[in-house]
Amino acid sequence: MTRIQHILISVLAPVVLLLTVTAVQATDVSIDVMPGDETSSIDPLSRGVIPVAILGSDSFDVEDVVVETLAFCSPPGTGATGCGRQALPVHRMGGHEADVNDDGYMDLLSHYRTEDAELAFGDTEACVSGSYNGTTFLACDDIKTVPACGIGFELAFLLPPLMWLRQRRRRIAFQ
Ligand SMILES: [Ca+2]
Ligand SMILES: [Ca+2]
Repeated sequence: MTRIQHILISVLAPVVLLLTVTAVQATDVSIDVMPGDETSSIDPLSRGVIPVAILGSDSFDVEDVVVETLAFCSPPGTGATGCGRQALPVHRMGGHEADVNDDGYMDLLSHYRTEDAELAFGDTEACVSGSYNGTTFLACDDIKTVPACGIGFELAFLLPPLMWLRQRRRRIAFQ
């Protein structure tokens, strides 16, 4: 090997390595929070579970995802690369494969407890973090937070007129 070849290899090897690593990390993982629900409306105080699909593609096989590493959260702060370990998949298996968007590629569907995710009112995104093939990923999708549509919310509006009517009836009865 000539000296020039030697220099070329020592210069190019790190570049090739860097490009390879970048290429691996560049695989964007896409998720769909509440697949099939256009608005993805979530009540952060709900006691329910939120379905999240990690979408497979021709360059991303969801079988490579290590389900034990999955977690769901509101977008982590700057510098954070993952969700922490608060909201883990509800099911012991971590999730199951299904083609939720009918594109011919298997997706990984998992469910997370809403209360564990610590979403806040006003959040516009929710994220999933995990790893596949030794690469960590953090992927987010648009959501909309909505107040509880239970009875508590409507009572705040209904109670004053109801009280007024009751007092009025009593007054009439006393006359
Ligand atoms: Ca969605
Ligand atoms: Ca799919």
